[in-house]
Amino acid sequence: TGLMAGKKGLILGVANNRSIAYGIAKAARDHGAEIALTYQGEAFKKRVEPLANELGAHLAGYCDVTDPASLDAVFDGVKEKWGKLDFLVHAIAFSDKDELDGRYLDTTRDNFLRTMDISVYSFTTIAKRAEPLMTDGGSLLTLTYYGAEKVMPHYNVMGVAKAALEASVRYLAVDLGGSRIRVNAISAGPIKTLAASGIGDFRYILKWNEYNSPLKRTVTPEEVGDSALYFLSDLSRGVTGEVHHVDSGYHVVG
Ligand code: 0WD
Repeated sequence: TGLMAGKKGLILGVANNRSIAYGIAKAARDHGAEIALTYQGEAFKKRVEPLANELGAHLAGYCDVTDPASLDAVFDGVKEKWGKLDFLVHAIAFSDKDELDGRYLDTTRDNFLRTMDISVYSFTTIAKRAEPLMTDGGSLLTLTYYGAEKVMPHYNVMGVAKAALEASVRYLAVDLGGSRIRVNAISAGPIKTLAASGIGDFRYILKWNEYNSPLKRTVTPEEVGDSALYFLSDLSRGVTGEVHHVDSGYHVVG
């Protein structure tokens, strides 16, 4: 029993136990969902496998969003195991660390395309693969950041990618609404994770949020997980195309 009882979900983007995706996986599991996790490569497998065991989650295999064959295998595996899917979490982003510093103006074409491919296009291709499995309707959730709306120091090309990701949420919401699939995003406040460690001066950004947000603190992956429950469960059955801030309220002052 529980809010997520009977729901089956695939969660992409657990790198370690500090990942936002891990906070979401834990919240979904604690409320009764059955979940599956993927890992980006062998190095990640060592860290994700024990987390999957701890959560009682299925290991849905290797998944690098730049390798379409790996996506085919993951979705084939889910189809075989469950025959359907109720929710999917996309918590994946990448950009060359050297360009998350200095000027946006200096972004290279190669890194621009790679950042958009991994951080934006991946959500669209995953949505397309999830659609046929979401036979009872479903919920797709991605993670974004305030740098999509306002210029944040060092966020650079990733801010441009998140703006495109948020626009994708709206277009996908329209495309998938007829299939009763909802598409939403959580705009999380800064959290110290592996991905965040690539952003220049991240400690300063954390402190800035702590001093200036209405709640006077940063948020945790667990808090993002609890908010995600609303989107992944039927509580939000009337909500799609939304970008919801879980950021201690920073966006009302920043
Ligand atoms: O402050 C933060 N940490 C915020 C993160 C604030 C607001 C939003 N976000 C977003 C991120 O942009 C991302 O979309 O949340 C999402 C999850 O990020 P995270 O939890 O902060 O970071 P992390 O634990 O590192 O997980 C992201 C993972 C990767 O880890 P690394 O460390 O390698 O970047 O995304 C995965 C990978 O596991 N990933 C990929 N997965 C499949 N294929 C790929 C890929 N090509 N590239 C990265």
